[in-house]
Amino acid sequence: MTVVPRTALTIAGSDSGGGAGVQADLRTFFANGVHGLVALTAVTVQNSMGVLGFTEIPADVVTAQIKAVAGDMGVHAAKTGMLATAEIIRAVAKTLGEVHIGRGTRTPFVVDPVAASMTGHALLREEALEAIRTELFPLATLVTPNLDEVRLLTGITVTGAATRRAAAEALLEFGPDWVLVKGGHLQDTDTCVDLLYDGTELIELSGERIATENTHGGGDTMASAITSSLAKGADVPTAVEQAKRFIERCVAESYPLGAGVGPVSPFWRLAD
Ligand code: PXL
Repeated sequence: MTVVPRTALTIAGSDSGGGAGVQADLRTFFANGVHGLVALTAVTVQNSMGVLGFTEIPADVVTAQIKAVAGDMGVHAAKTGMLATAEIIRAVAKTLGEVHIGRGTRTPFVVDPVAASMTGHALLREEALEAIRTELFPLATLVTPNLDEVRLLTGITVTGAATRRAAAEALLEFGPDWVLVKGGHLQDTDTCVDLLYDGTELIELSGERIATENTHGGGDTMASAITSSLAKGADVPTAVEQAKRFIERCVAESYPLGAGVGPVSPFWRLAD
């Protein structure tokens, strides 16, 4: 019998090293049995040592990609990663409204507010952070910042439970339904605590910290695993819980590739 899988749309940049960006998203969608659709926003030139540069795709080409697949194939859930410029962010927000993706529609939308690579290279032009806050967050079912992005977006430095909660509340003010503050970048702890919050329900997800240098693409993989579960009909707490278990295995089975930071691995799911 022919099976037509659910679809998930990633609006993100390419990583020539294959571990982050749309490549991470497509690996994750595939490993979770979801058909990946792509609106490419930028082409980065990078390897395990870092990002050498990037060039953005014209905003009208980004929106044309979204409209082409949404109209014909249908989107069960969408996510954003690297968006590169304020112009692309504004165009994406407008287009998602037109194709009925995001808050207030039946199609969940995850915003991973990618600002920099883990090696510290900016993946967003200066003025674009404000556009993420004001244009995209109000459309989001869920936003998934790491602690560096939390600081850039809210000015709050998370050092423990109280500041994590304060950051989640500050992020909710920008208008998303749910906020996931990811604790993986908080060093000196042997657990990774993520906080999921919608203003009412406060859910702490605790995971073991896995000793590895190879975490390239981890944030993208987490967000696209959540998006995969949402595409298959899970509610937000269930999708985040499933994704947390998925990413833990991906980090545990990450591999060294190149002389720098290697990628997390979604392959374990296929081997099972
Ligand atoms: O992991 C964040 C990220 C997202 N998208 C692209 C990237 C990176 C990190 O390097 O290159 C295209």
